[in-house]
Amino acid sequence: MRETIPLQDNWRFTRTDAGLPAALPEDWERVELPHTWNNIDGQGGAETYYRGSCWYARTFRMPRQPLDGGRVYVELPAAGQQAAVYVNGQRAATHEGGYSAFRADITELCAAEGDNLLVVNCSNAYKDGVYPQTADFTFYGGLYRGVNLISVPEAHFDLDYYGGSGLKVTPRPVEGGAVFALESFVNNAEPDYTVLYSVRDPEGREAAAGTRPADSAAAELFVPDALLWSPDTPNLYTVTATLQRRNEAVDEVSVRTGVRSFSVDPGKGFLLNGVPTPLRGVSRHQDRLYKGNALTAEEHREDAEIIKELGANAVRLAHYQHSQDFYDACDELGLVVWAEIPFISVFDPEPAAHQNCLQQLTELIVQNYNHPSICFWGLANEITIGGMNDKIPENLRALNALAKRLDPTRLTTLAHLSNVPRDSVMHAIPDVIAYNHYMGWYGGRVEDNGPWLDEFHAARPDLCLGLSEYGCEGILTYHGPEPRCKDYSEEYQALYHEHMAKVIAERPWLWCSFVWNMFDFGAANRDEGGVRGRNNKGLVTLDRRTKKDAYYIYKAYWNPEPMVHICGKRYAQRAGERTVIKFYTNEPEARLYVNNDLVWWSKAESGQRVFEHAVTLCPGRNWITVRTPHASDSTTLERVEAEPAVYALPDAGERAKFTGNWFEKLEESERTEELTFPEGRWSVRDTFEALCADPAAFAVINKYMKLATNFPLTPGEGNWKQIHDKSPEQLRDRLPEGFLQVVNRKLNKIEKP
Ligand code: GCB
Repeated sequence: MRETIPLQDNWRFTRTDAGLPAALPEDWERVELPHTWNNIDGQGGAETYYRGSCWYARTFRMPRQPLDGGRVYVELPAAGQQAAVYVNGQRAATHEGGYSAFRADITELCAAEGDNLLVVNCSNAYKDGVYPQTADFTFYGGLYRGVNLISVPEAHFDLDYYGGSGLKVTPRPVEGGAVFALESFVNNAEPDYTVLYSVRDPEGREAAAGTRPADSAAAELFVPDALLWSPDTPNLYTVTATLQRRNEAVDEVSVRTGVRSFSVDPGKGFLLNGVPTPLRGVSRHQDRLYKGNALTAEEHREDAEIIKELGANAVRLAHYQHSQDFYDACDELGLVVWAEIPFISVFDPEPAAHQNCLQQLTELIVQNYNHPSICFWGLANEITIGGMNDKIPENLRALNALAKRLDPTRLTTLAHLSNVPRDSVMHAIPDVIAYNHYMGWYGGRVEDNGPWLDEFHAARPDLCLGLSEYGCEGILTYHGPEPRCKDYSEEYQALYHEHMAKVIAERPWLWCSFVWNMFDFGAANRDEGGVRGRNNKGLVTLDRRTKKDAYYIYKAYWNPEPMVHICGKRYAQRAGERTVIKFYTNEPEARLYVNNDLVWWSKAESGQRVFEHAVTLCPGRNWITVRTPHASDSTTLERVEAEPAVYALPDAGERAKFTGNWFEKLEESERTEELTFPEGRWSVRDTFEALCADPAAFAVINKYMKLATNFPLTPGEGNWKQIHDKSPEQLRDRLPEGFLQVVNRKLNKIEKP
């Protein structure tokens, strides 16, 4: 039978490009897997984060099968971002793409007796053609999902096809039960081998079983009265395929699956098992504070539980393939998944880049085919950020066709940049579409979201529309009575989400909505709100310790358990006699007390979740309590002369001027001012290449490109190939109004060297 041996401990590691060692390098650092070398510097703990080549080594004894010796595989569930695997000095495998599993048959490279040397060279250096190329998250390097040895007999379920399990299960509900279509792939079987399939129900009882010859192992089993899978009833069936010969079980694989049907309708939204079930959820990145992406199975599970506790029924696993532990947790807890590949932000027209996308999509689908939680394959995210061209739809069509060929049972989708037009040719490619919108943060007002969605829906009633991302930053230090866009306060984030939660609740035809993001995450290139290296749009902090106020608004909407949450507990010192108490509840009525005196009794209007009431504070400490029929919450606020200075982001005013809709705030004359091109001075007519070569001009263009596009200019990386020989003026269509005028004025002041 097969044996899987985790190789977790006794690794040696060097954060240098040391080269292939001939023997175990005793002087390298000792590490355990999962491991990343960017756990600190990838989250703002250092000026820059290390992106380069590193080496891991350890020894192992060759596992043997009792009779024939069998085959030995090494399995890497992920290696960030490019990897080469060596056994006893010989190359066994290479892999490009940091999020999917791969394996290599190393039988012939192993010595039967004594120690074997396993070496992995991992690199997270930028590489042309390997996705992601540029994106708003840290590209952690390392063996962050462990390494396994798998020992199998000569005849075994396949391990060579894109990291898959060798067993494909496709259940479909039918009258009286469900049909399980089963396919397994067996290598090296003799004619007298058979495959026995067994289906066990959620209680572990065998519900159906049947046998097929190993060389044509496709089968169908009928399971009477099968229980359906849904977020409320995540019933899982376990399917085991056993390779048998005479009275022996030679090899065995087990997977879990669920019976459900689903569809999306432009007017009705998402339907699960025939019931309209709007997907309301969050996005998730796979990292934690100072652990980077090297998470344990328990940490993945805990993340899924926090999402479930919120009351979400869906999760977008952005922007790449996540750990099997996480998909397993979604199967078990009942979270519908949008799974995707890191075809993001930068479109690279080179054939090699397209091949890399095809490979990553194949791996995503083959490795995750059996998870009932997954209903959608995401083909790309904001892929038109660098501008639209004919190649983009062509590549997306090929990806869509591949997804359909590998898995006709699921739907394909795309996450669009806000400015993708209603009549874009891209809308005809995937089954359903969705937009990332940041009105109320990067640009526009939060009130613009509802009308935008309604107008799109009215203009394109043929399209299934979803909201693939929306969100804004919230940092626990910042507070104030008048929250506004770009102040990074916990209060503005809550206000923004109050509005969005309502907009979404009122539009059940939106097939999906995903908050960006469930958790703060590492984004090494960022410097936002006084926090370097992070994206702070999480409803929960990167250390998973604190739920921001915005978390509770969704809990009030989505989790039916009675709750009440008083906001502003960190906004604990308040100036002035009067202050507004805000609380969220899903209960029909609430009583507000100040220092144990009832000051307000509110009854909810239908659908109301947000309540506000101004109260008078006594000098010093005040107990604020809210009681609802089944819940209560309480906090203490101090009335002070002046609110602490740390409540305000030092340069909030400056930021508000330049970010979000900063260009809208420019005077009309500033926006339309004629561009000038004085001799010997820089202007927006110079190429990015030339501007970036002069430190003074670079400082200007980099600052404003970052403000406008959210990405710094990184010569040589990302979309550099596409823009280096162009001028800002040539990219006019992709830049906000007023950008050229502001930047040109600054550049004109700098003399060319
Ligand atoms: C987006 C991207 C996501 C970013 C997010 C943001 O549209 O898809 O990767 O992290 O915006 O926070 O700016």
